[in-house]
Amino acid sequence: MKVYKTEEIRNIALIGNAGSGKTTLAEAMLFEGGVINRRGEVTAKNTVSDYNQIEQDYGNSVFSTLLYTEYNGKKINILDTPGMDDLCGSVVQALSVTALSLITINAATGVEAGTEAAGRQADHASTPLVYVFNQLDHENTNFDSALDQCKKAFGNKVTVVQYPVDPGPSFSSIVDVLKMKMYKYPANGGKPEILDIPASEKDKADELHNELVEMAAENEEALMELYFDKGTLSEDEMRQGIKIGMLERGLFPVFCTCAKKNMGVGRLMEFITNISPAPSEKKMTAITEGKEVKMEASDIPSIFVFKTAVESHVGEITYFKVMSGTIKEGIDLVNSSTGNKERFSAVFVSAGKNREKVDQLVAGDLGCTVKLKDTKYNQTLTTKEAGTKFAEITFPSSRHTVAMKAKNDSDDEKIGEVLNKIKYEDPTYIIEYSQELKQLLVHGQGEYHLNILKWYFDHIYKIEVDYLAPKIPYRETITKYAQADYRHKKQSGGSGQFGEVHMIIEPYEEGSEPKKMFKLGEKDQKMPVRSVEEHELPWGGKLIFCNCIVGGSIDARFLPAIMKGIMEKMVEGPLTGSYARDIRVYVYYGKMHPVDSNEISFKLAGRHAFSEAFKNASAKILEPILDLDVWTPSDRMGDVMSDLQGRRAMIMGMGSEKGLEKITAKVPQKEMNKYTTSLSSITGGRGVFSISVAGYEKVPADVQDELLKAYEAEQNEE
Ligand SMILES: Nc1nc2c(ncn2[C@@H]2O[C@H](COP(=O)(O)OP(=O)(O)OP(=O)(O)O)[C@@H](O)[C@H]2O)c(=O)[nH]1
Ligand SMILES: [Mg+2]
Repeated sequence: MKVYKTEEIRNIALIGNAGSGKTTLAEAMLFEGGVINRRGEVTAKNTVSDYNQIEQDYGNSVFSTLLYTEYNGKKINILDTPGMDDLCGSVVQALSVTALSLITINAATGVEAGTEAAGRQADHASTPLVYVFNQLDHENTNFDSALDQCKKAFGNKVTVVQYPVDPGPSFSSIVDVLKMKMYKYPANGGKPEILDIPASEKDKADELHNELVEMAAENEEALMELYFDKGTLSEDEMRQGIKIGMLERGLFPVFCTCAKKNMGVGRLMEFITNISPAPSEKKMTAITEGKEVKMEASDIPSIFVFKTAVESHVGEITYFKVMSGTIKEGIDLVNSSTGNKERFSAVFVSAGKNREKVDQLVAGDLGCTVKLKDTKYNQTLTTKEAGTKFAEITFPSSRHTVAMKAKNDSDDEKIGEVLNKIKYEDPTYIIEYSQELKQLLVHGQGEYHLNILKWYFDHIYKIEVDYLAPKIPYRETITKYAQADYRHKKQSGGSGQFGEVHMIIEPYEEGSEPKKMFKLGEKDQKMPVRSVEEHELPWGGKLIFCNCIVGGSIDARFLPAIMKGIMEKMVEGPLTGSYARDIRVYVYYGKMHPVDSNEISFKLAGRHAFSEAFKNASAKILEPILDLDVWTPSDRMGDVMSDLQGRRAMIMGMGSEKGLEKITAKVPQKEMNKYTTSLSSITGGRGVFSISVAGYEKVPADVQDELLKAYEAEQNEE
């Protein structure tokens, strides 16, 4: 293969709703570029892009697949992404290394939830966009309505470059108002005839041409002046204006295709090679450490790994973007994160599972290699001296959690190994073993995402696993003060044990000061606080230990033992065995025995006294609360709100953002199980949400009763 220079490379991402035709379009692009000589079909499970077994089983893309094609002396690298919202991590990955996104829209269904999501992701990544109206051969195709929806959703920057003359089953012709030509395709697609625009389309084409000229002129002053002088722009001037407009995200061109029959695809590729930015025209990814580099073939070599995959027979495949310099077979680079040396035994361009060895790849190009020792996604390889590190891709945080368990206990260890592999292929799986809950938690994007994981266990690794609801990490605390004392005394044969501790415990609130006095019955009990220890608890919250011993009733050397005893009880609250938090303890009196007192005695006395006091201090269960942001189309607002009320949510605020209604709320974690699925069904997939941990709050009385009963039943079972 020819060595493509940086300016001859175009990196694009195909994004958009599931089923809109990204994979089919990619297939047609590869065919047009002569990379394949027969077009496969998604339904026939023989496309270049959807080559993984799971993609063929599911009938849709699951990973973003790197492909390349060649056109007009340029190389187009394509990342074909999955449209399912749960797989949005792959889209983030693709957007991080490309300079243009094509959002495919199924012209028969118009703007869908996934189209909006793709638009938001492209916005977030600030990537130039082309809207590709596909499936124009569908019976139900309504281009005008789909275009209207697109303008409504994405604004009037959406500008027609092409429109279909005869959308529907007999679709064959596209008017291009940049070229001012009509492309007429044979019934089964292929090479078009390029014709003058027929009289019947002239007025419409002229009007749209003028709109395009205006939009093209708008983005640069010099062009604007030319336009005012001449009243129009030449094709080249328009191209220049469109390019600037696209780069500044002031213009989103509309193109037309029937990917399945390969109509409109060649012309789209021509546009991409002419107008889409070269890799060096995109703002360089931020460098967080080490030497600055330039996206030039002559600079020192550096690559950014955006994806790692594992394939049977091949092993680990490392997908990268050449950020600077030239990467050749045999080159040695150093992983800037680990300091380890890596040798490139080969350099490949990738078209799905077909990899072709090449001599070299220059700055801006995308490719892959195999057999690296331990380099993972988000890492940079460069020279030791440069030590450059590129900013990592920030993957979406998880929205759905399950607990995973092997059907056979003997498989537990294997599960860990498999998960470790899979999380490198899909960074949006977060694996965590919770010591507290004694559960292996898998966090992902939604039920669909976790079903994919299960598919791997079933089909590839042949390990039977179950998903269980994750347990909720409850906490316990107290709501009023209580006193208790305990004498530990043991006389057995030789040396005995003796320790007596008196304490008061009270609820602790952040920033509050220790009290000086408590009422115990009729009596005022003074608290001469001599020292205060503040313990940040590993499970959140605090334990405050106040030493109020006067007159040496307990030796200072026994206080740490008392504290230890208390801590043993904090680990296992008396109500449900959950961790306790936010308690202040005053140890104010006790007794010692000149011979029998020792640390063990005081530890036990401290523990029992604390346990006793806890029981009398109106203990309450606390539950984790999440901060929730939900964005919903306004017509579903009522349903989303009433669903939230059913989840004991506290609504904190409402507003509008990006054409959606935003609700901010606090919701108990317990009630958020499978929220992805519910929100999606309420909003037809258009709702979006994010969650983060807010803190802990007391559960309502009925929930506390329920939990106590459940705990009791669990104890009886054991
Ligand atoms: N009639 C018609 N069908 C099409 C066209 N493009 C794609 N399809 C069909 O639409 C279905 C979905 O196409 P894909 O290419 O898999 O869509 P995708 O966008 O890659 O979908 P995901 O991978 O799930 O995101 C397949 O059955 C295609 O054959 C088209 O232009 N016309
Ligand atoms: Mg696909």
